[in-house]
Amino acid sequence: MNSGRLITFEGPEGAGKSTQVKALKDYLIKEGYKVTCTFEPGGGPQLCTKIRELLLSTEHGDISDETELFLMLAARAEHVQSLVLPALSDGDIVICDRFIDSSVAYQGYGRGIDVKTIDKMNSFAIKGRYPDLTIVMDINPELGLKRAARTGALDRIEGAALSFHESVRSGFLSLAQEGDRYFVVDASQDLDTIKCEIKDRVLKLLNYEN
Ligand code: Z5A
Repeated sequence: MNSGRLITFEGPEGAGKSTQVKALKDYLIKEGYKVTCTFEPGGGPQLCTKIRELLLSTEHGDISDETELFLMLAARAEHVQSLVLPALSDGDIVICDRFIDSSVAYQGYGRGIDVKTIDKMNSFAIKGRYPDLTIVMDINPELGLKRAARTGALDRIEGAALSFHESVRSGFLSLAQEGDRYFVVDASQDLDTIKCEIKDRVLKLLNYEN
């Protein structure tokens, strides 16, 4: 049984997802909720960590777009089955920093792989368990990359051309038009304003259900 709630954070590089994931987690725990916090690619067992290393390292040179997609999806299938679904069954609120929409935005809109194919692969990897709410943190890629550079050297995907990151951003914004599960936040605002907007939207999700 899937009694918990799945909240995902998405958006371009440096939007502030990790910062807001932590803030939301701290808030929900303080309010008495049971929370599992995780991320992709790489959350879950060691196999996922290893796949993340392969994906983001600049040491192996270029990898094909298709291989990149399969690796993302392999990490996702393992992560969902070993961590996300069990936590949801336990009734947790699972907060995941990046999930299925990143594959559509990066490998679909960014790399040019057919989006319908990615949708099918995503559905297969997550066993049909879609997020209940997806916070899309929207930011101009130039500003986002500047912020990301502050946290260390850019990885293989971060180092792609600005035009790639612009396509990724429009991918997220197009996805956000597709359904009620998306909530777009202007990530260029200050931390507290963003935190409040996210908190209000999450409480709406949780209160509708009580
Ligand atoms: N990827 C993919 O291609 N396909 C997929 O299916 C999946 C992922 C799942 C994972 O990288 C890469 O994999 C990612 C997408 C791709 N690559 N790219 N490019 P990651 O996990 O290493 O990194 P990330 O998820 O992209 O996180 P990030 O961009 O590095 O950062 P963030 O989580 O969005 O931001 P942050 O760490 O919270 O903040 C960054 C800095 O900005 C930090 O110094 C903060 O203090 C500062 N910050 C945050 N918010 C603000 C505000 N509001 N104002 C000012 N400064 C701020």
